[in-house]
Amino acid sequence: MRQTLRVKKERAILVAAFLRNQANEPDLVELSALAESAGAIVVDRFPQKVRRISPATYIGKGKAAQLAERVKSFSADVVIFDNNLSPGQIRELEEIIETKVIDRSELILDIFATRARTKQAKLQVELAQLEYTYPRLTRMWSHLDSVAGAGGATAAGAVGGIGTRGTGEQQLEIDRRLVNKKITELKRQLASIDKRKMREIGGRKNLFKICLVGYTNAGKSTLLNILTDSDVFVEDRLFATLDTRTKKWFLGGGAEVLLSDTVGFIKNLPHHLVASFKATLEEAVNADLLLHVVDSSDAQAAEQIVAVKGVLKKIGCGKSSVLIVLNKVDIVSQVGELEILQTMFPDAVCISANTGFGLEQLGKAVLAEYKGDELLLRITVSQSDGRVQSFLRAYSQILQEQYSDDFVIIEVRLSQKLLPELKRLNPEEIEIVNT
Ligand SMILES: Nc1nc2c(ncn2[C@@H]2O[C@H](COP(=O)(O)OP(=O)(O)OP(=O)(O)O)[C@@H](O)[C@H]2O)c(=O)[nH]1
Ligand SMILES: [Mg+2]
Repeated sequence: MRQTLRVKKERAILVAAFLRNQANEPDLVELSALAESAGAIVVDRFPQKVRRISPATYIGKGKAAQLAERVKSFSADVVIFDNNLSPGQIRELEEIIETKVIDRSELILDIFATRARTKQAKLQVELAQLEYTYPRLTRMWSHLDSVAGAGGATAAGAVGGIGTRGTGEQQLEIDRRLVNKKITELKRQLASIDKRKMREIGGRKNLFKICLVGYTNAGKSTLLNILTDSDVFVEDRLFATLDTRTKKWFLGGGAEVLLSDTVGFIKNLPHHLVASFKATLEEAVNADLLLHVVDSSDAQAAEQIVAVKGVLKKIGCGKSSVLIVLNKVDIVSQVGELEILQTMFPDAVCISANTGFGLEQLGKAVLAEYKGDELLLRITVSQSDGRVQSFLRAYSQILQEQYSDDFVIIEVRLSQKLLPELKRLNPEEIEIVNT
């Protein structure tokens, strides 16, 4: 049944099981968006209140039988669970329902697989798929035979569309060995890309770095485009961006910062994905400021903020400075909702990346953060010392220059981080006017 984990153009029934005493009933809105993002056609929704989680079938045998009926009447090709299922539960359910069953994490991995463009993103997704999906797919791995031997990467998502072969224990054993070999190889390739990436990020250490983070579809890429005059891919679907990009953003007043886009977050982001996207998220870890972009028109905005904070903590950004950016204010239907968010986050800036509303204020807020990191300095340097002067022209905001005899006294605003660099160039005197 699980010959492929693709759901493209397949007729899907969505299931969300929740416990009777659970405070919030799941609404299946996000799962629908995910399924549609993956290309599936949602034909029915099946929220199920259960007394307890069945270890064998999650929803219990009786409910599974009802589900089987609905699959038949809707001619569905796939059943997608909002809950994450164990390999055993999937097997059991597929036996009863006689249709492919996939869980939320597998669905997210499927979307990631179709979106990955760069080599790094493809390898990351493939690794996550091998680690998460493998135990659930023990009959599908014979194709790795040639791949693992060659040590090359298949296109991400190649796990789909592969026919089944031998199902005996011996085949499983071979598959397991091949998969482990493949995982080791992918990790090795990723490590070398990571190293290169870290060097790249390290090389940018002089500039103030800002990273856009937030729930998927919040408008991060749209904002990056409008602020930096770029054309990063934007679309009204979940996980439009998998490959991050960094652009220069001119804040005005000579201030220039680097702005990076990141992959969107989602609640219950599969653990393996967080792990394998670590390098991409490294941009966020190394940032001087995070702009947490929120879709304030979404009824779940507050919940999404909490989910994003959770992921940030997981990747080691728990203590970073964060500015909340309430986006899409042009389409907030109920003014009250925006007010609630503003009360919860009084420092937040309201914007619309589509209409340009609030971008000036956002620039000012960011500039204030950037300046907060600056020192006011009075530097005495020999007139013939070209190196110090060109450094200051490149990296600082020059406020005043005074020439006397062989020297020039320059007053500047300089990022605190650049002070050691300036000291290394050894000017006659550096006086810190204020901190
Ligand atoms: N009305 C309105 N739509 C917006 C605004 N900003 C972004 N959008 C739309 O929201 C959708 C998602 O925008 P993206 O910029 O792709 O969102 P993202 O946060 O980069 O999403 P992922 O890459 O999936 O994480 C697109 O259809 C945008 O046109 C806004 O201020 N107002
Ligand atoms: Mg994006």
